[in-house]
Amino acid sequence: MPDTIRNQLERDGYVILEDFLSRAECDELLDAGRDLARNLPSKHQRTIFTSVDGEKKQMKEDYFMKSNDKISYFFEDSALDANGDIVVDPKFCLNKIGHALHLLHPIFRCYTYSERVKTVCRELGFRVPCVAQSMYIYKNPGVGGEVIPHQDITYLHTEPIPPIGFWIALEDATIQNSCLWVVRGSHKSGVHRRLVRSPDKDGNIIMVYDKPNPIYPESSFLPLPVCKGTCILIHGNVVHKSAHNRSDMSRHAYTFHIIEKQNNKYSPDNWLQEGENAPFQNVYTTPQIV
Ligand SMILES: O=C(O)CCC(=O)C(=O)O
Repeated sequence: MPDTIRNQLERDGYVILEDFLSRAECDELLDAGRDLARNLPSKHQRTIFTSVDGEKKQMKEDYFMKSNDKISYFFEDSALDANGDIVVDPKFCLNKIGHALHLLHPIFRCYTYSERVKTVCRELGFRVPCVAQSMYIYKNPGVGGEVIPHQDITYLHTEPIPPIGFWIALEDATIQNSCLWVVRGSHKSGVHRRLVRSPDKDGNIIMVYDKPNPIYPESSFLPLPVCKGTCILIHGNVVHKSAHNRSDMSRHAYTFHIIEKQNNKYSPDNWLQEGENAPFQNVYTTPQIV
C-alpha cells in the first residue's frame, strides 16, 4: 500500500509533515502571537488554563465557555496569584489564546484556510472539512504547563468520522522544551472518555467528564521532536500529551481542528458549539484572505 498521509494517519494516528510552513511564515505567526500577548486582559478578566487540576475549575467559567467566537486569553496556573496579579515575567504568563483566531484574526485566518490545508484535507478524503476551533499555544520557558494525556475527541466528539488536529510548530519543538508525545496506534482503541454538558442545569458545573482519565503507562509514549514549520496531524482518537516546559526555551505552536460535516454527527454535548458568530466554515470554499 502506498504510504500516503491517509494511510499513515490510519496506521499510526498521527502524521508528520515537515516544512509545512517556511521559517518566514512561522515568524509571521510568531510575531502575531507575541503581539497578542502584549495586550493582556485586565486583572479581573484573567482566567487560568491548566489541564492538570484545573479541569473542573475552568469548566465552570463563562469566559471559557464563551470563547468559541472570541480571541480569549488563558493564563498559566503559576503565572497568577490569588488576586489575579501576574507573578512571572508578563511576556511568559500565557498558556494559550483561543478559540476563534481562525475566524477573527487575519493572519491566523490566512494560514488556516490556506491552499496547503485544503490539499491535506483532500488527501485525507474530507468531503466537507470545517474548522471548529483554533488555539495559539505558548508553552513558555519555565512556566508552560503540562498537558495531560488525552484524546481530542474527548472534547470535540464527532461520529463516525473523528476530528483531525493540525498542530504547527512555530519554533523547534524538542524533548527539552516539551514537544508532543503520542501513543502510536492508540487511535484504534475507541473513545476513552468524554467531556459533556452537565445534566444538572441548575448547578454551577456546566461540563462534566463521564469517567476518570485512564492511566497510560509512560513507556507507551513516543516523543515527536520536530523542526520549526512542521505540522503534525493528530487523529482525534490518538492519545497524546506534552510535559511541563522546564527549559529556558519557549515552544510556540498554532493548532486548529477540522471536522467532517457531511454524514457526520457533531455532538450537541460538546463544550464548543457552532454559533452565529462562530460558524464552522468549509475549508474548500472559504477563500484565503491574504
Ligand atoms: O501543544 C501542546 O503542548 C499540547 C496540545 C494538545 O495536546 C492539544 O491541543 O490537544
